[in-house]
Amino acid sequence: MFDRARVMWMRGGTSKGGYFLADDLPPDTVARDAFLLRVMGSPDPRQIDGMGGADPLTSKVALVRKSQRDGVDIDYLFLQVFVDQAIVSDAQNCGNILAGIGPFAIERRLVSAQQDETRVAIFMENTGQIAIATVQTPGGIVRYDGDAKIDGVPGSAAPIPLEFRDTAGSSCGALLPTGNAFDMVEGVPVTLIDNGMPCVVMKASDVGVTGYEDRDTLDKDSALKARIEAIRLAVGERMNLGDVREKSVPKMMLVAPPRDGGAVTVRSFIPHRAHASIGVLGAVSVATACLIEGSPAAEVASIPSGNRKTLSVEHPTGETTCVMELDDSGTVTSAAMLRTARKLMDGEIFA
Ligand code: NQM
Repeated sequence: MFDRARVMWMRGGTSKGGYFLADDLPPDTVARDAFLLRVMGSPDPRQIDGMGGADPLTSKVALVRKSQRDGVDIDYLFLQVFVDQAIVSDAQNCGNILAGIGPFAIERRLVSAQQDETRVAIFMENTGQIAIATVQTPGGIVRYDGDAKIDGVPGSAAPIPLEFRDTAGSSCGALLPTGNAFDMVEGVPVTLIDNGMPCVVMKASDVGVTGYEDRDTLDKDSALKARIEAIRLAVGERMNLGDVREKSVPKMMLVAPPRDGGAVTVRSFIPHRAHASIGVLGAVSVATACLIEGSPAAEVASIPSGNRKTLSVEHPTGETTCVMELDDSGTVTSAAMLRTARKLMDGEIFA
């Protein structure tokens, strides 16, 4: 049995997980996934026998290798290790864990650090798109401390801006897989959208909540959860995701008017637990839904004018700012977001 591997544990954005060199894990995915379940302590709601934090946001894995693709430095595969089911899924990407990829790749010498900052081009294997991360590397060494603050993480750290291009239809084949600004599903108007993360966006008021509840309140609302899970299962095929019973996509996004001067307020389910804040590509996808005329999100959103829009997405622990570039037809051509990351430990993990 494969029983140990080198790993770096990192916080990436508002998530946390194990960062492995792909070559340090078994090539056989059955053996790899069995090892990762042991590492995290899954399946178990407390993950007491592993490193997972009893939360999908802290039960995440990155597999990293040097890329052979032109103009790309690193290939990154994200794996979600389910907390209470024996499932390891590559069916979604993760923009928060992505924030740690640049620093990790430099630390493992897959990328040479430049003098002040190092741009790392990362191919996101789950969805086939490229992200550019800029890492602070004064004197050729990754810097983690700094003044950048992101809501959902206490304190401050070095900024890691992330830029995304061509994320539309990352998993669903099209930005709007049904071609519609909204569809009626289980009696609720929803936008089925994928601008980097497959999401179902609906008004919180249409499913009987305000959209300003805290995470615990939403997590305890089993009637709400059952209602949105019925919607989720009904749209899997329409979003070209197939049977989504054992997948962590699509994410369920409940939107409401902004309360703190932002563009929109969101409560997201990922998909069975409420998110403590919001995912990176999840935020990009919701912000994009706000720009679609006739969508439920556009009804509640407050959108600034111009082709370069700074959209503050309010969430349970603050806000996440997305900077979106649009072309003259109103199509989003790129999105950027500020994240931070922290190296927590570097060592060997045992199955
Ligand atoms: O949407 C959680 C997270 C995420 C995903 C999830 C993410 C993204 O916050 O890009 O970052 O939606 O499962 O880490």
